[in-house]
Amino acid sequence: MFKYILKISVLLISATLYIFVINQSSNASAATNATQQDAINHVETLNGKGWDYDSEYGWQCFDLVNEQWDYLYGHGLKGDYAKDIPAENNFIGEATVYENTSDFKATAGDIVVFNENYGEGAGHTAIVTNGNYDGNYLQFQSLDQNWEGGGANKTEVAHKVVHDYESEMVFIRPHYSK
Ligand SMILES: [Ca+2]
Repeated sequence: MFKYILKISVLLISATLYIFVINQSSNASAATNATQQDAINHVETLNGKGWDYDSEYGWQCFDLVNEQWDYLYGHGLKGDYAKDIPAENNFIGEATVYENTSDFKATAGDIVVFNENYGEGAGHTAIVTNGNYDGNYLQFQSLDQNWEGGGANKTEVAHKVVHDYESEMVFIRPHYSK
């Protein structure tokens, strides 16, 4: 009898561990529980304040995007510079990365990444708040930090900026909850 109890206990512990491991691995690349509207609402809570996600270099553009990503997924994005975001992260299960092709249309909540021609070589990143600001998909509006260089000295809070679509831009769209 004792043998059976021992066997059953071992089986139960194994099953529990197995489920734990499966949950952990799926959490690593799970879609967000937030809907797109939740994400949009959260972006608005970031507006008008300064954000220093990594407690370094003041209110950088990357800090703002990491606040949003952490809200969605419980972790920040990797990369030393904003321009590195598309290459340094594994978005499988979390988001889809789009090149800015001629027919691409950004939507609110997308993360936009600017290349090394911006930010004195570091690139730039922001959160799209309106993918069609001008009505012809030539301009989008986003929530930005440090667009004007006031990040390091904490003089430029998150604020909305209208940008032209540039061919080298990359857009990252979270997989939202329905
Ligand atoms: Ca910072």
